[in-house]
Amino acid sequence: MAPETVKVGKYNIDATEYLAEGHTFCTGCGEALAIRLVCKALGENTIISMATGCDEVCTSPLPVTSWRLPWMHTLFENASAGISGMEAGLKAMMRKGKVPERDIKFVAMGGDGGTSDIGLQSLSGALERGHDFLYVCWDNEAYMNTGIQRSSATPYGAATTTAPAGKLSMGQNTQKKNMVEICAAHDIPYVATACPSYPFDLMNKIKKGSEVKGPAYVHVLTPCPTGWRTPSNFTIEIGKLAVETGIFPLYEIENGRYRLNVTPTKLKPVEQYLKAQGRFRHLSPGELEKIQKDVDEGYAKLKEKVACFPAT
Ligand SMILES: Cc1ncc(C[n+]2csc(CCOP(=O)(O)OP(=O)(O)O)c2C)c(N)n1
Ligand code: SF4
Ligand SMILES: [Mg+2]
Repeated sequence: MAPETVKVGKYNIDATEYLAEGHTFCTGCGEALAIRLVCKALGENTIISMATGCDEVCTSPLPVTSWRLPWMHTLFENASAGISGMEAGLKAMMRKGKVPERDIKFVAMGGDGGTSDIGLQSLSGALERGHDFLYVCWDNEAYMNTGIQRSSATPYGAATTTAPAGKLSMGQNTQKKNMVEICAAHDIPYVATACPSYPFDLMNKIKKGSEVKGPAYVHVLTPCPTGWRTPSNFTIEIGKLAVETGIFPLYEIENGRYRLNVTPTKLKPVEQYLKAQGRFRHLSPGELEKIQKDVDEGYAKLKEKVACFPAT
């Protein structure tokens, strides 16, 4: 039976809330919003393997759960290994006629720490083996549920509890790891960036990624009021600013071909994005200038890739 839908503009959205009320995400959490939207795009025939992170901690405190989809908590490091086993096992059982043939969406989810640090080897292995699954990374740019520690996805200049800003340090002094290009380098059919501030773009990408044959990866920027030190009613705005300043462009790579999905005629100064967040409040004019230069270079490089290898 087709799920009940609600019409929003020209879109028919699954009316079911797969993430039940009563979860413990902070007020205004971008990750909670993204999870709701992503699950609506995936629909009921979905199995999720999830690394430890805010996504898991806030949804499954024993003895209760907010999940209305089949869901398994793996370790911090092996969400992709977990989904690989489920995909291979269930497909083998279908081939043997032990369970009915059905189009199941196999999905692994993890935070930026669980993806770009500790889960990277298991993700790389699953992409390389070609499992038919979608990986979704919730990137709030630090280890948030354990107290805002830096990860390799924390951007240059951000203050965290393990890269604090003060007299001797300006916060994170390394560049954000580029997970999108790392996944694309595995030559998988679909890779994309997304943000819940652009809900239809996010849901379209999740649908695409879950429908391609083979591995897909969607990297979702999920604003975190607690760690970014932003007001809880500013989540949508700050996500938009990330895209409009070019610090987090929305793009997709289909079979190695690039497409920019949101193309502002003129990028806003990155300072507008940085100054709106407490974690960047300490940055000097020189540091702001350096970040602007890095963003300009990164964006120009991305546009060159779009020009050289355009998606049709
Ligand atoms: C092997 C191991 N080391 C450390 C931890 C503790 N731990 C659990 S979640 C987490 C941070 C998760 O960060 P991230 O993946 O970015 O998710 P977020 O909480 O930010 O959503 C840490 C350090 C653990 N569970 N297992
Ligand atoms: S710490 Fe951040 S990501 Fe985690 S629940 Fe709170 S707002 Fe969401
Ligand atoms: Mg995180």
